[in-house]
Amino acid sequence: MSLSNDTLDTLAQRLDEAALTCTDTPSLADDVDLSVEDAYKVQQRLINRKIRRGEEPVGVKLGFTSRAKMIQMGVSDVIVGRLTDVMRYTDAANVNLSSFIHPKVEPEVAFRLGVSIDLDSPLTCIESYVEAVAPAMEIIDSRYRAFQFTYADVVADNTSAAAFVLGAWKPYQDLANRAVRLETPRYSATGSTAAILGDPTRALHALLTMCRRYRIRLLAGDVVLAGAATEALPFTEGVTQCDVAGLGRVTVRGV
Ligand code: OOG
Repeated sequence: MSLSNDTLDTLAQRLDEAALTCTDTPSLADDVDLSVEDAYKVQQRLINRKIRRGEEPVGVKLGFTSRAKMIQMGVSDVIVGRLTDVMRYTDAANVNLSSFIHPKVEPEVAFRLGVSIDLDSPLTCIESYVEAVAPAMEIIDSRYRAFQFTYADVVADNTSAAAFVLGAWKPYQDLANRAVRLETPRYSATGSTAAILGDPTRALHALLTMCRRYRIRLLAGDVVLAGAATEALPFTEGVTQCDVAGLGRVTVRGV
């Protein structure tokens, strides 16, 4: 049975306030029996609160696209979260660490949709709707204590979305098997876009399935973050950079 509208609102408020006050919160699953369907309803309410504060939706992100992360979570489905303009940073931007609880950074690739997608159309080849690609980094910041959450928890928490940085856009191209390197002031990680469901194009297909299931709109100009290509590293003071072979570099400075 679905939770009541009041309970869904209360859960959204709890996650929203945790983010606004940079204070972590225990798993929602400690208090309620949260289904994935209800978790997406909480996420929608969380986004509605942001929109009421003046934030503008600018796209979507995928999570759990790497096999390692799926195995770690014991799940076989990706998760979808929403991006807003307040989360978006341009290449080489300063990002204030005090606005997060315990941020981590992930190397990613971004797609930009050239046209809006009719979720009820029989479209399968979503990649033909992508006009541009870019190297990107996502800063995730779970609102849950010590990043301890269930699958439904993380969906409700907008999939830990906190900030993202985009490099220069290039015309659409196949992104299979590109080497990826993430370097923070203290750590580095290397991987490949093959970690993203085998090929980031598959992430687009998975996105379409999830957006159809949970009625998440995909509009012209939307940014799509395809998911992490390596493990997440702590996001700390100083310059962090991500290189994607053939796409270039994107940097960000934690201050
Ligand atoms: C959930 C978000 C994971 C990814 O690319 O797998 C994610 C988390 O680990 O906090 O964005």
